[in-house]
Amino acid sequence: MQLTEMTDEVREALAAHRPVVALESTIIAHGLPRPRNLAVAEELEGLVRAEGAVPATIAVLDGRVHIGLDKQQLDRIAGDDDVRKLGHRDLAPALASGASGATTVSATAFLAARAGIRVFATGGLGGVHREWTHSQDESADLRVLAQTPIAVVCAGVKSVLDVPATLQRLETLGVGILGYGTDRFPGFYLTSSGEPVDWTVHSPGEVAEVIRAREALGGPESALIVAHPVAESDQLDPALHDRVLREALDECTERGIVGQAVTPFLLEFLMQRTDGASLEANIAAVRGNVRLAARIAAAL
Ligand code: PSU
Ligand code: MN
Repeated sequence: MQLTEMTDEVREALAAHRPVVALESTIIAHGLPRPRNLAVAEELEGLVRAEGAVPATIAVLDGRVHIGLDKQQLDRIAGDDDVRKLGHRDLAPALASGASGATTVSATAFLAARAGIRVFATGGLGGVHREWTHSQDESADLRVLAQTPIAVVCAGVKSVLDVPATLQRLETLGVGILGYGTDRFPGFYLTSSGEPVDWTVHSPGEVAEVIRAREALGGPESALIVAHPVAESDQLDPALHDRVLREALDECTERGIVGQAVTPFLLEFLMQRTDGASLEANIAAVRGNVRLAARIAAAL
């Protein structure tokens, strides 16, 4: 069964050991509003190319995994209503039934690592939700990152989560964390979550050294998070963030939203109630992450 299609551009770059950056598609299909999502998806691919690397946006279309999308395929991910949200565990039923879907961090990291891609960029990871003791909602991103050797450049984990609990889980799971230019774990929309990180690096070359050291140790089984904060000038106003987030969490509970719908609901609510300011901070974070990921891929 031939399940995966790779664009010639990505295949040739990987074969020639040229830099490739994996990009996820859930942020496009379910994280950003239309039609801005398509423009951002195209912009992100352009940012990777401008750094001399090849973008590999990953998604499932008509029951096949795609590593690298053409313009028309990107259009479908951004605009079609039947594009589902696919975590790692959803891949097999999606392939078997011929479904189409955008891949989350868990599904994208899994597919990218198996395709031989070493660097992946996104906005913010999933993690342990607040009220976890009641809902048991912990993103599958964490478990997959525990078992997938790939560097993930992100602005930390989404600030709608329980950040300290998520950091504890990442420690238990053996997922490495480097603060990029900071000793504080980023807060997604915010430059800092206030939580400390143990290791700080300052250049793509330093990240590449860490990746090489992990590989020299005998092949890491887990991911390395490169935690890259959004610039202070681009962050969401922290007071506004805290106020609107409280409202978002209350509304989510009140409406009984659970499971895969939680994260898209919270992101959308924040966007509406901040008049789009959270969206700009989200996009600024992703842009910075994608650029840095391309530089790290080049340094490797
Ligand atoms: N980063 C963003 N926006 C997003 C996501 C990441 O800036 O929408 C997506 C990722 O695909 C991540 C998912 O894996 O949100 C987490 O969803 P959940 O909490 O349901 O696992
Ligand atoms: Mn969840």
